[in-house]
Amino acid sequence: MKKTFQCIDAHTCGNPVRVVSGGVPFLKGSNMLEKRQYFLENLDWIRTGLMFEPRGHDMMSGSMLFPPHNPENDVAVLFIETSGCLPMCGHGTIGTITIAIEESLIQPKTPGFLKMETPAGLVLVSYNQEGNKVTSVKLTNVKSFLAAEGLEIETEELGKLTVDVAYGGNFYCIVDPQENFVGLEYYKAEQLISMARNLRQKMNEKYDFVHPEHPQIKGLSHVLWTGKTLDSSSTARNAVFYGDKAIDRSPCGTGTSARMAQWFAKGLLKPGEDFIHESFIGSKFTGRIEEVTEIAGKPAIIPSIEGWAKVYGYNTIILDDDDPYVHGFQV
Ligand code: PYC
Repeated sequence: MKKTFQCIDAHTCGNPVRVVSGGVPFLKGSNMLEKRQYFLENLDWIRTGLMFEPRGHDMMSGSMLFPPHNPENDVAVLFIETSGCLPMCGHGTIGTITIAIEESLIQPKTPGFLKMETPAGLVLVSYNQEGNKVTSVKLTNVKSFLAAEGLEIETEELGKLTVDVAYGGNFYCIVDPQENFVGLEYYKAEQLISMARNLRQKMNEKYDFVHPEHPQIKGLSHVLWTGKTLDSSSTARNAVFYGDKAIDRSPCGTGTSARMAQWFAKGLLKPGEDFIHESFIGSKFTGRIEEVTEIAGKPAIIPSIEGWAKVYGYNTIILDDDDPYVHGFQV
């Protein structure tokens, strides 16, 4: 069997986004959470074939577009990543919308504004355009909240750590500088990756994290290391670990949302204030608390994230059964 996928490649502030624009499979389900589950159970080879080596790499991430389930909305999105299918992806949204508008993959009901269904819930998107170029995309994310504070965990490389866990579309273990972790700027990417992989495993063995409204969304998937900013005008910097070997090159949209929820809960960020978040490579998103709300009777925020993406290529990818690595591999 040979399947051909038309893809359009972009990067959001340095992190890849591959939108599958042709060859998208039919998915059963009446919402994106159900469609995500169907895809993972029946068609995951498409994700691994398009995301893993030799057609992708450790940071590869992408999406597929579907018609919305609610006719009031503009589009529904499945995020595909090396790690699986994330409920929500911020850099993925910015890249997907940039590609979709520049390449006319979607026609928004109201130009400059879109309602996007994701497995994590409805995300509102606005974008700016100069001619055919999308110059910035702002997403108003799902409810984000501090799930747990001051959790203690023993790690192999760093010893005892005290961490917070926050949700911004995925669950994040946030590690702020402390006695046994002096700040992300003191470590190489390889060190942050291997320390994060072990920390995530230990955290998931010791604690349970389940979304209070969507129990299908569970488990800690990302680790967010923090440290000093490169640019003194930024608010904060992070290095987000995802998948098995990736540090996000963008400031990470769901990670920025989780971190704003953590800062809000600790009284460090107020609604309407800019939160300029720097990535590991120094690229920036602007975050803001748009609304204070609650989830399961606890405080939560509705954060927004703004950033940019650049389209850089068209990619016709063939997955052919005669290729021993048709479904990709990881080393
Ligand atoms: O931007 O939300 C994000 C994201 C998740 C994983 C990589 N980037």
